[in-house]
Amino acid sequence: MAHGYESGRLDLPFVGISTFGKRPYQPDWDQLEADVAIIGAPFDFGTQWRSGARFGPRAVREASTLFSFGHAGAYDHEDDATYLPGSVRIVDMGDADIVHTDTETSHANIETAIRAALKAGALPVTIGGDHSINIPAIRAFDDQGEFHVLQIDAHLDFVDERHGVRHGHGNPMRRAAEQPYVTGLTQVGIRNVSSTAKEGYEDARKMGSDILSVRQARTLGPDGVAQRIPTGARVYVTLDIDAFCPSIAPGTGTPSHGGFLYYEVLELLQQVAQNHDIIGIDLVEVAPDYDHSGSTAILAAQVLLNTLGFIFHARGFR
Ligand SMILES: [Mn+2]
Repeated sequence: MAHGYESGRLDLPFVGISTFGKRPYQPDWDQLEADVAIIGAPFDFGTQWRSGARFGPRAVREASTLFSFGHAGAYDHEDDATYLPGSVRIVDMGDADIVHTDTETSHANIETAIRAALKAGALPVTIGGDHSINIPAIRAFDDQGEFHVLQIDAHLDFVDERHGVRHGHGNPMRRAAEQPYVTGLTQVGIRNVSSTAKEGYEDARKMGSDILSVRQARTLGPDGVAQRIPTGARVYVTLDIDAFCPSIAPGTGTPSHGGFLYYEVLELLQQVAQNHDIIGIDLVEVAPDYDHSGSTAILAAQVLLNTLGFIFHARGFR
């Protein structure tokens, strides 16, 4: 007779269907029972240079299977903590439906998915897609009370309007700052020649933004950056994969050299998870076809799963 822990399926990471973390798939959004709801937003019509982020959700889901080992959570010896025990219910909602050429309908479908996650009491985690998917994500929070936005990104994304375009991937932080329930933004990793002109930076500061480059963030350290977020604020995190250095994250549409390394972002997110209630996350701009090593998608999956571990560890799931 096999011992109990040797019975049933082994289900190694490369076996089976690639839901996020190999967690259950729930296509019926009225039946969600979850602490975390994973939503794919495979939309990239907002890009101004290389497209391809529409394949981000699939790539990140497949990469995430690498971290699906075990049924008893992930033990971290440095923190002496077991993250994401089985009691944290992560459910994959699948993807919002996307209608080619139709930004508004596609964004509305993304908003619907995130509203369903919130209605179920789950933490919405949206995998893009280009950064414009943050616009419907923030809209979906219009009945959730006030919160602060932490953006980790190479670009300020604060363009108001250009040739009539207000909902592209250069606009989301401007659209977020306009919402009365967004109390301010911390924009970290901003560097190099950006899509946003000088006036955009001035507007952002006037509208409540604290803007830090990679070098400024490095001088402050992760704890120093985290301390600049207002005490007691609930925080929505939007993470653009191009915040990372292209040497570790080349799979994105607009790479910008001089970006963050893994622990710089991870330690910031760990600190924010300890200090604040994180109420929603999106991770955007993974365009896997520019990185045949798959490393960018693995980085995205690793950051997401670790951040979820920190959030629920802080919430008492041990
Ligand atoms: Mn961005």
